[in-house]
Amino acid sequence: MSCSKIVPLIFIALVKFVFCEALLRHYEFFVKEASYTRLCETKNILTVNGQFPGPPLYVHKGDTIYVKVHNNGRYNITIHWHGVKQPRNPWSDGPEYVTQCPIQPGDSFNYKIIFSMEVGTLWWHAHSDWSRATVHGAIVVHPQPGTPSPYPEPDQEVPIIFGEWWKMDVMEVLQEFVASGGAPRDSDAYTINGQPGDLYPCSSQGTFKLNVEYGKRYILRMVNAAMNEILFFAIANHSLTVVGADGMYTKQLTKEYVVIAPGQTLDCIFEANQVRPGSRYYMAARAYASASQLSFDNTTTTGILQYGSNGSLVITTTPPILPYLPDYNDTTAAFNFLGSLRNLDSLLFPLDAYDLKIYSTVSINTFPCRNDSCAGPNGTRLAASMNNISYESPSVDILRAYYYHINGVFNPHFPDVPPLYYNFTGDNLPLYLLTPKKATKVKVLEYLTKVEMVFQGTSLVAGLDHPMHLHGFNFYIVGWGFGNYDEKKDPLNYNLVDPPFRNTVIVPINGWVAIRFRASNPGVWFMHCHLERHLTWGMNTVFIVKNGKQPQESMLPPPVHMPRC
Ligand SMILES: *[C@@H]1O[C@H](CO)[C@@H](O)[C@H](O)[C@H]1NC(C)=O
Ligand SMILES: *[C@@H]1O[C@H](CO)[C@@H](O)[C@H](O)[C@H]1NC(C)=O
Ligand SMILES: *[C@@H]1O[C@H](CO)[C@@H](O)[C@H](O)[C@H]1NC(C)=O
Ligand SMILES: *[C@@H]1O[C@H](CO)[C@@H](O)[C@H](O)[C@H]1NC(C)=O
Ligand SMILES: *[C@@H]1O[C@H](CO)[C@@H](O)[C@H](O)[C@H]1NC(C)=O
Ligand SMILES: *[C@@H]1O[C@H](CO)[C@@H](O)[C@H](O)[C@H]1NC(C)=O
Ligand SMILES: *[C@@H]1O[C@H](CO)[C@@H](O)[C@H](O)[C@H]1NC(C)=O
Ligand SMILES: *[C@@H]1O[C@H](CO)[C@@H](O)[C@H](O)[C@H]1NC(C)=O
Ligand SMILES: *[C@@H]1O[C@H](CO)[C@@H](O)[C@H](O)[C@H]1NC(C)=O
Ligand SMILES: [Cu+2]
Repeated sequence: MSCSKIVPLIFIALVKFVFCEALLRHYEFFVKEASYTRLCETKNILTVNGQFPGPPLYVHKGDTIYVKVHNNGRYNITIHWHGVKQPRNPWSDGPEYVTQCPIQPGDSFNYKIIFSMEVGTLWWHAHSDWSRATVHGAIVVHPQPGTPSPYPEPDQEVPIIFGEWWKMDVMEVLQEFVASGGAPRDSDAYTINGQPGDLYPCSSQGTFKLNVEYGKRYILRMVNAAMNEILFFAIANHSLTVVGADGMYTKQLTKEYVVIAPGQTLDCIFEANQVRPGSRYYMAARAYASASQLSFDNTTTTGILQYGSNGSLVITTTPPILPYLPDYNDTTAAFNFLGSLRNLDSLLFPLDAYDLKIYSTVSINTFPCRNDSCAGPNGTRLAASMNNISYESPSVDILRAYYYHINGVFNPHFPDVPPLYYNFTGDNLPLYLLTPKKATKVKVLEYLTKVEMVFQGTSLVAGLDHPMHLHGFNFYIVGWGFGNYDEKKDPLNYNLVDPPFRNTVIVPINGWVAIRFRASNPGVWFMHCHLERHLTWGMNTVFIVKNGKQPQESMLPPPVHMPRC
């Protein structure tokens, strides 16, 4: 609720100021280690306030909140408010060395989080090294009081946060594969609300359980906080009705399973419509891993839906029923779901034209390694790129360099087209294509430019799906397909009427996807694959959106204290 609406005009300015300040909410996040036991082993993990998953934030559409993050751990940390547009406020967006220097151990930073159009489920997560594996939590944005949702109000809302768990310390997992040049070791479990579920050893006691009552309706606030895998999710004998995705309403879509990529969120309603008291049903998630030649964590995480009888739970020993989930390589099933999502609200800007087109490959690559001694294919070091540029993280943040005109930190010439045209999705591509260039190249956009960006997946090293995420915006997903993008034919099939409006889009394996956004948010905005290993390898770029002419079209001034490098 905005202050001005509830403060009667007769109030004097001072009263209004004090009253409004009191309405702004302040939270404290203490990043610190805590001991957790999973899969029969105890280890220390990095947490917020000792919680895993971290504390959920509940806000209303249009709120502004402050979260003071204290780093009481051993590692550098930053927090990103994933899907929150932060109009004109890149200062609090979070990715390290993009919009800020990390908060070093012992230091703190007060994030100002400005909500605008978002409604539904979003999330926050660490955006430094691999600490987001355990440093993450849900953000639930309710409509403003008195504003109804476009669906009947459910009886209860339930956060469902998917995670990925390694028995090894996750910072060591990172160090290990960066040192070896190979792929990271597979995780040992997926989790639902921090728990692997009873298909894993030593995990039945903690298994997430949801007690439901016949006839009631539940909304699942789903977040995929896993590091490296897209997931299929379903509940046995209960269909799911999607009503929102990535903090925007969708047209209602009822399915037996959903697909959710790292970085994506879904709001799904189900009705407790199974009559048998005491019956139990598994909710389950496992990987949708499109690249057949790559290994992946092939385990299944579960939670249990259990029916009470008139509020009180009937204890039963009936084994729960597992839901049907598509096979790990069922790309058809995945895109059947993803391609059916539709935006509910009217378009924010007309989609009949655009000013700038960017066609970018997204590739896995290799660098040669001395004596072929690395753990990548043929002794190489694995890498990743966009338009053949493997993003190198600078040592001071790009936002600071841009704002204070510090030279030599980034190059403003990210290419609009691939440097070479080849059969992007072909078999047996020549080896010379494999090696990218290392650079910190960004794309500079004039204020209000309407951008079409086409991501072209390639078959270099291994074709697979890439969930591409853009900070500071949602974008319309106007088209997608398999094979090479055809700039003459494919635009004829675009959906310019009700395309999904998301912040993370899955580029199909050996395929392409086209998005449109309008550069209405001045600032510095990271774009990257949300598979964490690909981010580490450099499948990233940055957009700098220039200020407009008016003060209200310009970046806000920096906060008084930004962390220093
Ligand atoms: C659950 O659904 C399966 C089919 O998917 C059906 O065979 C089974 O009878 C159902 N069980 C209950 C308890 O409704
Ligand atoms: C995944 O695990 C199941 C059994 O748990 C096995 O049948 C299947 O072959 C495995 N698939 C892959 C691709 O590893
Ligand atoms: C639920 O319990 C209440 C009080 O115990 C009772 O009045 C009511 O009839 C019960 N409803 C059903 C559907 O059994
Ligand atoms: C998925 O993998 C199995 C082997 O694990 C194979 O039999 C099947 O054909 C594959 N399906 C698709 C759609 O590629
Ligand atoms: C690379 O190989 C050469 C010859 O086989 C050997 O002399 C050299 O020590 C090796 N270098 C490393 C870093 O292993
Ligand atoms: C590894 O070497 C073989 C034989 O030269 C080649 O066919 C293959 O493409 C290479 N793979 C990579 C990723 O370099
Ligand atoms: C590109 O490679 C794919 C896969 O091998 C093949 O089906 C397609 O015909 C090739 N396209 C061109 C233009 O060569
Ligand atoms: C990427 O750039 C490198 C260095 O210029 C070049 O050798 C390689 O062929 C390029 N690959 C692609 C796919 O453009
Ligand atoms: C933490 O951040 C500081 C400032 O950028 C940097 O100098 C230092 O190397 C970082 N530490 C680690 C372990 O990355
Ligand atoms: Cu991301």
